[in-house]
Amino acid sequence: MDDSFHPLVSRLAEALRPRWDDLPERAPLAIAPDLEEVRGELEGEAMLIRNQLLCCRGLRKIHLETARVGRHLDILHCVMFPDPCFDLPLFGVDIVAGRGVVSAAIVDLSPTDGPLPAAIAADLEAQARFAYRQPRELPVWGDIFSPQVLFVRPADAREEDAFIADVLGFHDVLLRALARTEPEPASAAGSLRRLEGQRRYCRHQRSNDKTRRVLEVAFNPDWAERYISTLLFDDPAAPSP
Ligand code: BLA
Repeated sequence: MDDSFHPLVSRLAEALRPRWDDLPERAPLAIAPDLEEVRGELEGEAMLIRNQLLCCRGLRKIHLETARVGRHLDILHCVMFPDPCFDLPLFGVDIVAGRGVVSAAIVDLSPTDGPLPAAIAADLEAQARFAYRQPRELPVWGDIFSPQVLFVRPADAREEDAFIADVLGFHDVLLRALARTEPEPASAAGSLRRLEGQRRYCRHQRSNDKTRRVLEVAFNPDWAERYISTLLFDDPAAPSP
């Protein structure tokens, strides 16, 4: 197959990657060898999943997945999980494009301990945001997202461009916050609450039946369970003191 994804998926991946080049103490994170690149076939259609994992000072896991699974379903999935010692939200983005049409585009900075830190909420509010014509409703498990979550079905190429700009806006708010945040000890009450907040986030994300269903059909239920619970949304370990 040609390895190109829906242009929104490729363009966003290409816009995000260079922003991670200069992260402090940037390092690759180990990934199970059979999950770094996954190839398969479903009903004669080629499937491809590519995963990249990094970490840096203040972010315990940066995960970028670009994939074509099922019949022409192109996906970008990216989550930046903070080190719970840092008072930072989770950055998450998901794009789902079926047969060339983007059905879901979501981005958020999701709190891990009560409301978003005030400076981060203020920086987010100061970002210009496009007025999309087709906002979408969050599912029940989506109470992990912030009030500022952006969840839309982009209506045309202009809205797809706007979504990229808006995602980069959310992303850069996180990187600015990262640059000014000093860690608390692993045993501090805040660090423990943020660890619990990340575990809750992962639990809720694991309950997204739509993700699970696509992976079960493309692979099989055991594979889907392993992929979701060890790579996409594994429970974070407590940070070492
Ligand atoms: C929805 N996610 C979906 C859908 C599919 C996937 C097929 C339904 C599309 C639609 O409702 O139009 C599939 N997403 C995947 C797969 C992967 C993936 C297979 O990432 C990875 C292999 N999901 C996330 C993250 C967020 C997220 C990080 O992984 C948010 C930051 C959100 N996806 C999300 C939400 C929905 C969704 C809120 C809509 C769910 C619903 O309406 O029930």
